[in-house]
Amino acid sequence: MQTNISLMGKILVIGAGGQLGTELTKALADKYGKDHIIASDFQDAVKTKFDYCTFYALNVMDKAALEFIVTKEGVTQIYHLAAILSALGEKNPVQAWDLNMGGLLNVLEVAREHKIEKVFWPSSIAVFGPHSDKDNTPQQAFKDPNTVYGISKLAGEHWCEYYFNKYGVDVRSLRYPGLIGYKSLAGGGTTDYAVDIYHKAIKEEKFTCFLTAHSYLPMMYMDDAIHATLQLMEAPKENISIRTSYNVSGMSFSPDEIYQSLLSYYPNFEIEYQPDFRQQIADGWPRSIDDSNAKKDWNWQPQFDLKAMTAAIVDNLPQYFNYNKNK
Ligand code: AKB
Repeated sequence: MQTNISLMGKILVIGAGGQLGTELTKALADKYGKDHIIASDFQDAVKTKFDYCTFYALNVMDKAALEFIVTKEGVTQIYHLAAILSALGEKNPVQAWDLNMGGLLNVLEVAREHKIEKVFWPSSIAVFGPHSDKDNTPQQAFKDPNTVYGISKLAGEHWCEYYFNKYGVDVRSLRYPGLIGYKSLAGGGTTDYAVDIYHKAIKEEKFTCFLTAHSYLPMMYMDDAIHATLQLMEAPKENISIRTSYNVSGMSFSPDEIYQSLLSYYPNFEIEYQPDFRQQIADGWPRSIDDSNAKKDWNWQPQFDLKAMTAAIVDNLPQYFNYNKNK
């Protein structure tokens, strides 16, 4: 349903071609009208995904290019999604830090200078680390991130809070768990196995998992992630009590549990476990998340558990990717 956007201007999505951006940009266009949405990504090739709205090739490290789009298009909200995720970040730590921090600071500065009404920036469960509480991890739990991605997200959360307190920039954020959807592949994360496993099961190929069978992690179905993001951004300003980033929870499961959920659809599906460097990252993260602040402040309530998510993905993915389910 299209609602009346509360602004006369436009929403710029940075990193629109990624796993989250692909679906969030479409959801924003459906909600606010495609003429209000501008998609951007550093990869010009992804523009084919955005035939329904304006698209710019944009490297967020180029502040002048960002300002050009903001001024030319009359942008009043920015969703800044571009980042290097946990696993890829460990292969290129300095590059990950430069992009994750430099990109955010460019967005926050442009938001301050151009009086952008609202900014969305994703944080992650990666802000927690080996000495954080593992179960029902509280909003304010001790944090000792041990990946460059997690360090950049924790620093970024404090930059967001700083820009709100010091300059009044209305920047809002969620600590996403692993996001799982069927409309695009994940890339560079530690939770990506939970996307890849569906493709293998549906193609009836054996899956090699890079985590151990019982590595329990917080996850969220993409529909819930989109819903949480829109709800947070629509919430009245006075309800937002957390200006670093909100814990949000969907479900938690292990590789063995998602495998079992797929066996009822694909009884011959096989899995083997070959843990690699990503196991250590997963071991440092929470098993489950306490999101009571999000529930209290803006009525957050997830809709999908593992069973419902598997049913939705098995139903939609084969057609979406043109796989033949009964080959
Ligand atoms: C990753 O695995 O790096 C991301 C995340 C949890 O932020 N999916």
